[in-house]
Amino acid sequence: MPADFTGTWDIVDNQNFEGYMVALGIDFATRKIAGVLKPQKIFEQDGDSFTIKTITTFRNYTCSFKAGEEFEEITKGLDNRKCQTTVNWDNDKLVCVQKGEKKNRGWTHWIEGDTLFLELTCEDQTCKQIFKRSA
Ligand code: 1AG
Repeated sequence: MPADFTGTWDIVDNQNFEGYMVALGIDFATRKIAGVLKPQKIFEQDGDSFTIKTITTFRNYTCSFKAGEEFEEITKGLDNRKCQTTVNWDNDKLVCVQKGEKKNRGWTHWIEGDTLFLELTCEDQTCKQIFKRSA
């Protein structure tokens, strides 16, 4: 029985988002705007099928996938790249590999109680985000 991420999660901590955005090549002005956002994650999960919405006042990003199945991800409104993306379960963690132009790109999500963790990596930069369940 895999972990159930379903729900709404509000960010409470965001470490090295700046470094991660620099690694993705996000321009200065966009980084200044993005750096002060307080994103919310909305997870819809049906077994291995996911939709993850990242909601902010500036832009939203939606990603839908089935664990174990590679798909083409276009990071529209983020760095606007095309990746061959696969998300796999590693025990109760969701581990995403985003193959494409950027080396060592991906993310990991996991839950501990009412806390959702996200580590985003690109090249040599890792951003660590923490969310608390709000619904
Ligand atoms: C993600 O989460 C996307 C979450 O894959 C966003 C993370 C980084 C954003 C990357 C670059 C920033 C570029 C432009 C900023 C504009 C808007 C920002 C909107 C998002 C702010 C955090 C992993 C997973 C589901 O939860 O995709």
